[in-house]
Amino acid sequence: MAAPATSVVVLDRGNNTTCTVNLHGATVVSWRVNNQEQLFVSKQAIFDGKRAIRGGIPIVFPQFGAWSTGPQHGFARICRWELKKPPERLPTGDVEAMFQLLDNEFTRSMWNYPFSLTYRLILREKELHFNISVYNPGAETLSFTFLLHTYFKVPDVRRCQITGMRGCTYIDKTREGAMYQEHRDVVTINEWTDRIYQNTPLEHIITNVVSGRKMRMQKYNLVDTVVWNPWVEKAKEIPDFGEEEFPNLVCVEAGHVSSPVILPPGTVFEASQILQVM
Ligand code: TA6
Repeated sequence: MAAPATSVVVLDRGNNTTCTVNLHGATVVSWRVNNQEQLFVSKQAIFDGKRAIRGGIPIVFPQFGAWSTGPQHGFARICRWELKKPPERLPTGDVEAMFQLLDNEFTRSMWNYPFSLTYRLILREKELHFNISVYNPGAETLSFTFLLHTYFKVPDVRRCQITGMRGCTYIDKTREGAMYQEHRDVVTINEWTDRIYQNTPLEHIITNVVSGRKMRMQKYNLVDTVVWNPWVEKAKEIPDFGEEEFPNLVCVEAGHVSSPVILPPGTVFEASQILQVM
């Protein structure tokens, strides 16, 4: 079934600076700065309105990783979101839009709680701002994990360096989830990498992204950072991913995953991320 035409929302700031969001998962599927694409989307990605989009920025909620009552990484990335506020140019010249996901029969079949998840995006000249809020309108306390599964497009992942992990403990999913401490000033990737870095600082710099530039990631209330690249062998196991594509992406994912967010009735969880092309 082809996705309905209205699935895609474009924030256009002019000067070939745009952000494209697919209502399927409110997945940012493109961020172009002066006509330079910053995000990786697999050539094999499937846009059927059912499965998660392989690339861009899928939203992981209410469960990061394997889940006993639902799909890996939760349902937010496979639900159709509502466009709460169409793109609007702000007095600053920036463009803002808002997306929302409310509990429904599908979500309650896996996670029987009411919730309101709001996603506000602001497209600036060289920055993209993400403001997330989760409201608990119910009578029970919610417990969930949340993550922005960002796929950065890179010319060659082997030349990328990621700052800010030194001294952090991490869960290494390539070694049965064993815990280690990071001793390097910069993390580099030369093999299958799948790590959950815990209690990371507010900022990471990723070098050698598109056209050799740097990407700054700033995050608030997203205490962890996941770093992933499937490399050669794992790439072969992913049906909607091209075997030869692994050198051209690095996932650096801001999240609250190593411990759940506990959200009492009537309260709001707020988090944000700013991506900046340097
Ligand atoms: O965020 C890293 C990770 O959890 C890896 O373990 C890998 O599974 C990746 O996400 C992709 O997951 P997906 O469910 O999209 O295939």
